[in-house]
Amino acid sequence: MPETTPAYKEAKARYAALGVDADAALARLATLPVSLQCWQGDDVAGFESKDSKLQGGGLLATGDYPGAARSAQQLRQDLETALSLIPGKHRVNLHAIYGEFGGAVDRDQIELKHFQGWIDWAKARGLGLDFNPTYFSHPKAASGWTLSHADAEIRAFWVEHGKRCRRIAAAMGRQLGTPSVCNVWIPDGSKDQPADRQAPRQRLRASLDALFAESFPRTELIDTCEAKLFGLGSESYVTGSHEFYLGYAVSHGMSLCLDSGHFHPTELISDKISSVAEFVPSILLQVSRGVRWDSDHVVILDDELQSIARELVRGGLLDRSHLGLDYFDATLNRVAAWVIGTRSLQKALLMALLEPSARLKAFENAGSFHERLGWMEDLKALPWGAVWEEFCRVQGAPGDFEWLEKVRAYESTVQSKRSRD
Ligand code: RNT
Repeated sequence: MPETTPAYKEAKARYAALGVDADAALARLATLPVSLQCWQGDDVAGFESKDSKLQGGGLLATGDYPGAARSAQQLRQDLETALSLIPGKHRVNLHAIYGEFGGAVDRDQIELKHFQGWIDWAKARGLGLDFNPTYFSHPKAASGWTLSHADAEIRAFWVEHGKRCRRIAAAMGRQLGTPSVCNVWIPDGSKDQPADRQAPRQRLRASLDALFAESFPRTELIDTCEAKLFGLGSESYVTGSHEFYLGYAVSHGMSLCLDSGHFHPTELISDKISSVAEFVPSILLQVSRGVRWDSDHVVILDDELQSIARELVRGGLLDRSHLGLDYFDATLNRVAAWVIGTRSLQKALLMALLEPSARLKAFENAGSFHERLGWMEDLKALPWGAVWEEFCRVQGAPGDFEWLEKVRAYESTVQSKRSRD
């Protein structure tokens, strides 16, 4: 490994002058895994059947860039490539439609054996796995209703799916020695004004009670649920709203998922973190980027990403947070999409870890708001980029720009050779 660069030495001295230990920030960043959403690799298609296409659920991966993974083997190869271009140790987040089924297996029939290949793969590479029941792309979800469906049989089908997913996730956690975060998101909602907003929520509550009845140690499984304000086809009403799941999580001592694309565009999850953290054991951050709506664009180092990271660091919440990504863009190289989003999140975390937050809070407590604001502005020009390059170097990952060359090579030798169907 080459020697520490003069740029890092200089940056370290600049931070030290402000009372910030850059080496400590790097060491902390190395302990923060990000869960890469497997569904970015194949446009949320999954492996249930050869022609499985996204149907309903309000999820839409737009674009037709060549090279999407079309098998578990290809998806794993793509993930391995992405992970080799991202500094640090990470996790992979699977949906239930990504099992290796070897034939038609309905959602209420899935078992651990369908995911053992993923677990063995993760174990060999020291990765953690997270999991999600899949409540979309299925005939029994085509109406747009699942756990809150008016038909008890359909609800029972989806409850069974959720129960099986929790068992599979707990086994993943047990086998890998790191708890699996199992996140429940359902698309249920109504395009137009409902006549009854209450009954679906009462049904959802009962379904969740049944789904979560079996208990597992938190060392194996961490349950979360994810709210949404609206979706395609559920513009007027979503059963699982923020208030609903916040209430459910708080009353059950459960963890909560906050997706940065799931609120009104002017409503930011960075302002919700410190509130919900008072009442739930941990928070799953599904970091996404909505553009005008919940469009699931690739995460970039924008203001909100930096605010989210700062909230976690300033609030001492990193140990109670699960960092994950959620986007799916089919207009660009899908390996690059993972790399861009993960590295951006890591950069945001690094910037937050390099912040002299005690100093800022002291200005605030002393009522010296011009100093608080002045420092916040001046901090923006500090050489955090040199610290980031040091992180990549120490972790044996390519630096900025360099990783793109590796994506280009992988695309020409592997992805471009794949058939498009
Ligand atoms: C949808 C939710 C959900 C999905 C994934 C595929 O709005 O964000 O988490 O994106 O489960």
